[in-house]
Amino acid sequence: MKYREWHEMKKPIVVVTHKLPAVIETRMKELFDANLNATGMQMSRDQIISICDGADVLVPSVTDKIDAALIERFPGSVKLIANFGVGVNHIDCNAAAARGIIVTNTPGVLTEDTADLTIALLISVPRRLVEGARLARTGKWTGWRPTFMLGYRVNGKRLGIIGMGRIGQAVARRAQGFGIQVHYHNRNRVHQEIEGELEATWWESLDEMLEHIDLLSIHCPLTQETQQLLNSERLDCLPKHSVIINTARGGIIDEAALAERLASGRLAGAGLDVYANEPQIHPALLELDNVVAIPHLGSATHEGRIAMGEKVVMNIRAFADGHTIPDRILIGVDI
Ligand code: 8YV
Repeated sequence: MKYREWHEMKKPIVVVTHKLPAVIETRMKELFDANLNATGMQMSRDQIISICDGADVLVPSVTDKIDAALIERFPGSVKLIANFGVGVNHIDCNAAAARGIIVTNTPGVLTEDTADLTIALLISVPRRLVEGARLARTGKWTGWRPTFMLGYRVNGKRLGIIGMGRIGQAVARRAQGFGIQVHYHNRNRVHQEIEGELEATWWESLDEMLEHIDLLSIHCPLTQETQQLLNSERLDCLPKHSVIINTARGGIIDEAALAERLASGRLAGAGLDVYANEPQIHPALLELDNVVAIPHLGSATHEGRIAMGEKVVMNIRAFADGHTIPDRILIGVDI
């Protein structure tokens, strides 16, 4: 057999559920036997099973629910799920492991974009940016007045971060620049050097931290332990004037309880990028002026999405070449 034929045969068969940035799709076509999603339409579960037929690698994204029942139906050929994204809560990693399927993600490359967006929300809510922009466009603005549309200052306030991983730390770094004091709750205390650099205060008890902050930002993954972590009781630990930002996963907050508290004035505001049941947004949240709701834009930059695609490609290449896979999800290890 000629080298070229042999090399061609070794190309892994890669199936992708979503339309990816053009440069990534081009690269995938060069390197792999790639079956891409030309329409960009969300695939059904049956469609995912059907494209997996004979495939070595599946590339899903956050909107594809790769649960145990679906994994059970995968053909034996599928050996790698190379997720396009960091969070893998939509993939049953245990079920994959039980079938000998490796799961990878794309950490590190969307940290700064997600932190930027978090800060945008953190400023937008207390300073009423979206409400103001809406008013300006409707022509209802009657002019500057000393008491017109006052919001709240963020400088000097206390920010509580839940989950001090890459994104939590990037948010803390930015918050420092705004003169915001950083507090955090994380299963493990971060290294002293990082804590010192961020001038961050660690709280072993989440409930206690919640009582002492003005702003709250969520940056932990959605797992069995963090599902509805911010339930009614925890939301009631927060001071009345607090603002909650969520750019992690919607399922971490009890959305109905949050909406109730925002409507009654028990909480001051929320900036939300993620929702429990995307693309549906709890209707009560959308009725409130003190909610800034955006459609899962955390990593939505051209640069970020290309970098995520490059990570997917690298993971597939390492897998195909039999090398150590850089972003392999290890069960029970923090991502
Ligand atoms: C991605 C995200 O856009 O990476 C993540 O976990 O939440 C997003 O920012 C999405 O997951 C793509 O699959």
